[in-house]
Amino acid sequence: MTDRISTAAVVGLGYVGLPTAAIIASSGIKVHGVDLSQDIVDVVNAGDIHIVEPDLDELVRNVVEGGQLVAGTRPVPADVHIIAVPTPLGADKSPNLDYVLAAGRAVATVLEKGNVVILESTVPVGATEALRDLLAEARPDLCLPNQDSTDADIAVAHCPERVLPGSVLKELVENDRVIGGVSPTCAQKAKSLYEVFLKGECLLTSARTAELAKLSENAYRDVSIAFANELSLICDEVGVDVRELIQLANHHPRVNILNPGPGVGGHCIAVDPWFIAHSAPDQARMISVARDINDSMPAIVVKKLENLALENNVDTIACLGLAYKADIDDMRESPAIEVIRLIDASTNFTGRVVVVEPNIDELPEELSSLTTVELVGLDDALQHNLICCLVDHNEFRSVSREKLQKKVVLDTRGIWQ
Ligand code: SAJ
Repeated sequence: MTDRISTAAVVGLGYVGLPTAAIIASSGIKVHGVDLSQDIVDVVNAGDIHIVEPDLDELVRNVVEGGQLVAGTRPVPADVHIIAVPTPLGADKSPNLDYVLAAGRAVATVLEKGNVVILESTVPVGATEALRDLLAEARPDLCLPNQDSTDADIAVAHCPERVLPGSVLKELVENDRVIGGVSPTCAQKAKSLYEVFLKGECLLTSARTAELAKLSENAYRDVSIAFANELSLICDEVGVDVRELIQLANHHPRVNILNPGPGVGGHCIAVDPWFIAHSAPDQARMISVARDINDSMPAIVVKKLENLALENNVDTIACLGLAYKADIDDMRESPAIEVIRLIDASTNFTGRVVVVEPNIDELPEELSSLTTVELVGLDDALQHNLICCLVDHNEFRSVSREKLQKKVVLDTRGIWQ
């Protein structure tokens, strides 16, 4: 097998795949980015980007102009194939591996002896072995690895992405990587890619352990946020300011409570814990309760807004923010969107909702058909009397306090205290 990597293909040019492709390309490896969307392929080939991520535009422009990154809709032969496609939740909260398996089938058509296949998508335990099985079935001419293999034709590994949206380029290079091989040899082969650009450590393990490690990281954060959200509900009940409470408790040297908010969004933390619960439903009790607490938060925000609207005789609610967190454009699983949806469906508030989201030009599909909801600019929104902050975007942090002085404000992120 080749340890020297000169070409890589990245399947999926989304929030993780595109930055990954660009970083690898900038380290001297020729990268072919693959995406089913012709629009995304065209944008990337023009040296542009289709997502909001600091500094990514410049990096992509440089590697495309330098001929190091080219995009297309079909996989091509390469030394290393990285799969970075979504793993959505099914309606019954079970993991949907359709995109991963479709990507695997596409990669199988171009696999050559000596290639390394790395699954970076977050997946339930056992998915990397399922990918290996799929490749073995599609390519009976190649020897795929089992857990003891030292001389298989193809190496298969799981190296979960762990980057934080908003700091992706920094974290891609600096974070340690867990690399789980179907066999120890596979992990070693996959390591040769990450060594090229990583400043962090490569931590080698089995594919199954790497899968659960990634899920555990996100479930840990989900449980921690659920604790903060539960505290906020307790504080509402007993008349204590939760932000002051947390700030005081965090002075203890071994306490670090996170921030309560309107719920947990994004495609990772709001999703991954269910992958654990699906694999071990009887054991994953705290993980499931934490999910329920975080999922219940948008409805609690809406209840508060209904009461404030009624008490203050208000017919318009101004909601600031739609993204799932600050300073990004990603709206997947966003609690802010759920809040707007629930206000629209409310029978206790029948007025209008004006929404500000600085990172978009039109309302997302889920909201575009709602006749009571309108996307407006920040200044317009601040003319209204009931203002709800749903996302701690920098633009909202810097709103002058005078503009808010005579308003009724529900600040779910605690940015205007
Ligand atoms: N949130 C709170 N309170 C907090 C922190 C976050 O309500 O104190 C909310 C955010 O507003 C957001 C959600 O939680 O709605 C998730 O945001 P996040 O910043 O905690 O995490 P993500 O989803 O953007 O990225 C996570 C990261 N995982 C961990 O920090 C353990 C990242 O490292 C992963 O790579 C990413 O998931 C992923 O792709 O899995």
